[in-house]
Amino acid sequence: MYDLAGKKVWVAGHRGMVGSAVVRRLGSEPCELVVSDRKTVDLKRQSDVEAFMADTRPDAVVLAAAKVGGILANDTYPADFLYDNLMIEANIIDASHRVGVEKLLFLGSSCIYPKLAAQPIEESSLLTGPLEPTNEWYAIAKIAGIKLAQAYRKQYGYDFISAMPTNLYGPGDNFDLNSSHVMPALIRKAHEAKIAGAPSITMWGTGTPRREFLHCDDCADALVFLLKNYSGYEHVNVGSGEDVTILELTQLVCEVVGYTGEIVHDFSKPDGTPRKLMSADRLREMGWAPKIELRAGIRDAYDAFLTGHYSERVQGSAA
Ligand code: GFB
Repeated sequence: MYDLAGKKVWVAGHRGMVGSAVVRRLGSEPCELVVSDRKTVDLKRQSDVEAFMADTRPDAVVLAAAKVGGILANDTYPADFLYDNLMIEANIIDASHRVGVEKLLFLGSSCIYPKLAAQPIEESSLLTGPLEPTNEWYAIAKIAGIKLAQAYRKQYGYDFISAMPTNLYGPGDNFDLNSSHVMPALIRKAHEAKIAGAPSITMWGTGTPRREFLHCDDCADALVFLLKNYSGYEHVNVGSGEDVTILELTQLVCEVVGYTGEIVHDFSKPDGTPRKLMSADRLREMGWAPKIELRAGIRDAYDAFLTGHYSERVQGSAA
């Protein structure tokens, strides 16, 4: 429905895990890529974003820029997660309107859904119940982003759409143990314990929460698919359709890394939402399915960690 041939596409958040995966994926499309330099364009500053947009005038925008982090970072820095994300998305969506962007894809997160939503979570579950407290700030910002895209579509007729990725992982992830998500944290812990010959690694919480994981390259493929083939008011889930317990994930990571020590709990850390498996039906019915199986994906993420293809900062990439 949207032909990328000859189009100028701005990937906002191109240094982050998802944004860089989208840049890689768009490399095989006949479009022109544009990225902004964080030294001159602070996405939280409206004047910076407006000047960049007026200067570059992209035809399409992938809004993958966001302040992201794992459960502890979300819980510790609520003001940053709410303010930064509200500013980034408001500035980019409004500036897109001002320069007449033809197509915009906003990236949210599966944490937008109610903590106790019926599983697998349908897109229609949005705003049907209370949020998970550890990440309600990030979730509120992401819900506002979906609503902004819908509002500009409704008021001005723009083709602005939203995708809700599940928990993502892969090359370019953040491996800092205080701010990362669970996957990179476990890869790093298992690797360092293997090298040190340590008797155990520590897993946060009870290990019983279930999470759904998707490799960032699968996510990028789905996002480009949606950019080209979807035009609608409602957001679309982007997931693998399968979940595992955190204990199962820890065991799988240890197997891939080759660590055979014990797994011990740190019960002082939060579990977060008990389960957030999204329904993958909508995207599958449109004709898209993931290709990277979890074990192979973890292997790829581990290789990226070993070769230094990662960041230790909470940085610009949605999820
Ligand atoms: O990935 P994660 O930080 O975030 O944690 P959420 C997922 C689960 O893994 C939680 C457990 O139950 C954690 O307690 N876990 C076990 C660990 N060991 C570790 C560890 O070493 N590090 C981390 N980080 N977790 C985030 C939201 O929620 O998901 C964000 O806070 C966003 O807003 C993101 O939506 C996708 O899956 O709980």
